Amino acid sequence: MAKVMALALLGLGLAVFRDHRSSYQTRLNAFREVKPVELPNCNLIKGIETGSEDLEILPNGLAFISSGLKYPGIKSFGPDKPGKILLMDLNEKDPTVLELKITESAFDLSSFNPHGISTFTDEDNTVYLLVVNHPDFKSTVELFKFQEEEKSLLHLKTIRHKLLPNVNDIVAIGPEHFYATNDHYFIDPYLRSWEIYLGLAWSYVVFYGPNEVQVVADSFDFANGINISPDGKYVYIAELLAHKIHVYEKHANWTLTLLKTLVFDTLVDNISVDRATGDLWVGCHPNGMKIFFYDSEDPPGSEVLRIQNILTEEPKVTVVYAENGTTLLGSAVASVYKGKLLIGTVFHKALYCEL
Ligand SMILES: *[C@@H]1O[C@H](CO)[C@@H](O)[C@H](O)[C@H]1NC(C)=O
Ligand SMILES: *[C@@H]1O[C@H](CO)[C@@H](O)[C@H](O)[C@H]1NC(C)=O
Ligand SMILES: CC(=O)N[C@H]1CO[C@H](CO)[C@@H](O)[C@@H]1O
Repeated sequence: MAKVMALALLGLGLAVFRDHRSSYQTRLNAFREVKPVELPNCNLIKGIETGSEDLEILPNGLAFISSGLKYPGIKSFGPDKPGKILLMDLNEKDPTVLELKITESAFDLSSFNPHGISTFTDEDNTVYLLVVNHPDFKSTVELFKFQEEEKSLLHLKTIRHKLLPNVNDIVAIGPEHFYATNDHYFIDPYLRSWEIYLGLAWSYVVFYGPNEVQVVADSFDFANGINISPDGKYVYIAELLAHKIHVYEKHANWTLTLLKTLVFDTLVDNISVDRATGDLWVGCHPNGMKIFFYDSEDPPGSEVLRIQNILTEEPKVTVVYAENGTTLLGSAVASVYKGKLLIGTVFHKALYCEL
């Protein structure tokens, strides 16, 4: 309540004394044009038309893809269709997607609205898939067990918590332990829009465990993608509207300490980490205005960054792919497997390229 009051007063004050539009445009990188960077042999994946907004590739080449996100203010090409989780085997020459069946009669498929996903593999090689879900625009985290033979997901549990009101992405560090980004502080759509317009940076990151839930980092201008280094010692958080990726040291008690921050000229969305090299692959929105205010005549482009040696004094940042929206609208995530790059989008198709 105190924050609602503060917001009301601040909003009034700012509306009178300051024009927020220019800082808003800067935060959304509104004037950025895309200089194309091409890759050879790119193919759109058949069967993905309504988003591939998060994906994760297992070490054996199986990829999970969340599709069909409905998110306030963001375009959807399948507004009446529930979301789904797709599976792709990247070892195939011309991989196709298959929709994973969800088994558990009590799970409500009609309101399934998957967003960020993360996997956890235990000592017995059981693969758990954790999925951020927005049934009726609420936020839950769904825990599934992957059943490879049956090509299905067994729903085990729905996790809700008051510190998880607006979950965007998660990184699992156990079947029921994860870090999660909340991309907004407010749940109410009207307050959310003011929160973003004014750049209040009240978005935050939570550690969740069954016995302990705590805020571990805060004051983000839209906390978005989150991931962890292969050795489990560092956590990476993408701050979308500040164009930053923060590197945190993770402690045994789950708290995080900020080590360094990298700044970019693009809106950083999802981060995936190459388990072999430790490189970060980031799906980016070069121009945020075009992704938040979709116009088919002036579509959002796509951009993928690779960050090498992030922990050293001189990380190397490469634009691996960039395109103005002719082929792929609004890249959100990118990940590599055996010399190939799989690029997912917020609400459009998915592209598979040779590197
Ligand atoms: C967590 O661990 C870190 C590093 O050891 C320490 O600095 C911090 O005080 C601890 N925080 C809590 C709340 O115990
Ligand atoms: C987008 O890029 C394509 C290929 O580089 C080019 O043909 C097209 O004119 C560009 N469109 C805009 C609107 O810049
Ligand atoms: C895992 C993750 O960060 N998912 C994000 C991918 O991109 C969409 C588009 O902005 C975000 O909304 C997701 O949170």
